[in-house]
Amino acid sequence: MKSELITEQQYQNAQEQYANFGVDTNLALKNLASIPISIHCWQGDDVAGFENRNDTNVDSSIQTTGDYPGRARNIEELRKDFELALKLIPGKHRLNLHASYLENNGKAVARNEIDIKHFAGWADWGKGKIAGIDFNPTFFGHPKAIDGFTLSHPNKAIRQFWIEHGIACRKIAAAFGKEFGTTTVNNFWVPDGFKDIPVDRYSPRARLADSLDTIFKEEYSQDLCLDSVESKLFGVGLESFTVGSHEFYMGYAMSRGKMLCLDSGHFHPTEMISEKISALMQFLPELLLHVSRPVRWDSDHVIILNDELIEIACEIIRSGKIKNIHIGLDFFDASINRIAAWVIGTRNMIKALLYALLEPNQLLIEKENSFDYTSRLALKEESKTMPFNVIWNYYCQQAEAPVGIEWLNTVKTYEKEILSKRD
Ligand code: RNT
Ligand code: ZN
Repeated sequence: MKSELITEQQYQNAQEQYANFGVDTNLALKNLASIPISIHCWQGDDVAGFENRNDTNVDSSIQTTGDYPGRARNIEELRKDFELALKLIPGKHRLNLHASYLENNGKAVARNEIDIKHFAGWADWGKGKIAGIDFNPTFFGHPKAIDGFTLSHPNKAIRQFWIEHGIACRKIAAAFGKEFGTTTVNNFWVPDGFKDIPVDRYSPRARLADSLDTIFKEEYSQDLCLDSVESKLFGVGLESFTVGSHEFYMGYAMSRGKMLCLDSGHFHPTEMISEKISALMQFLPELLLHVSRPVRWDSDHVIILNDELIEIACEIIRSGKIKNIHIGLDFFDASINRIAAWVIGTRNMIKALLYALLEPNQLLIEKENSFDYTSRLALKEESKTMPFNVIWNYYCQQAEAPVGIEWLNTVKTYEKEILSKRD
């Protein structure tokens, strides 16, 4: 499949059409290039990680579905796959790592004993390829999470184990921050909850707050490590009660000066995170987004360019606080080519941001403020059929990334030559 390159003339024609609506396309492209997306490592290997543990008695709070061939089986393969994805995505981006992606010459390390040295390989590999690394402690897929509780576990020793994991992860995050000269976002998500209706909701929440307070006791410079906390509505097998609910973490983040993480799959089906950004940014200095696509539940489908993705991007841009809103991706689909999943999802996130940057914002606000909702609707609809495709393709071309559908050829060749040979 081939896509045509954009000529300067085509770009200028499109530029004029946007200028008629008061939009400067050159400025939009310049701004777009400065927005890094935190691309999650876990799309490449179905959230398996490389801990080399052989215990089977683990919780299943994170689930991927699908059995598409070619999953990365080790760090080298994951890095190669990720490098290919990066080449097919315009702009400079970040890698989002989970603690379970450590490197220790094939030997298992207890999660409360992980150290900077287990991640030195990632830092070396990342130099020059990525803008920085973000991090996540891994509180799932482990025998000590089997009861459905980690940081809020009723047993003090188990809580302590996970507290030590959290502390170790902050140290690693800060080291990455130092290495790359950009803050590492360190995101805390715990699966903790009950399958059936509990009688004590208060104590687990008190224990979670207390454990987090212990983890966050040490101060790190915000230039090195920024901690965030991520809520959830429910998990499979933990349907009735989630300790770290939205209210819990909203209160926690605001009272402790932490960052809040909103995952698009972690709310009721009609509740949209795009709507929450402007409310939270009144009170929180920073926000982390996990952009994902829930289909009927928190299914983590690859993000498509749908209304909600565009609204999320528009709300980020309209807020004027892009520097304080960190955009992370959190989808994992094992039923399609995993590199293609990265490329489709990340390109869509960037496309949505471009769409937002090309929105005739000034004009729309004027109409809204003068109660001219007819013009607001007419203009919004008109902007949907502007020559967006020309600007997007031009951006890819300038960034030396494939234009249009060209990237798919590269992925298909790689699949044939490399992925299909993995068992
Ligand atoms: C789980 C959360 C969490 C994870 C990653 C792997 O529901 O969304 O962010 O997806 O940490
Ligand atoms: Zn998430």
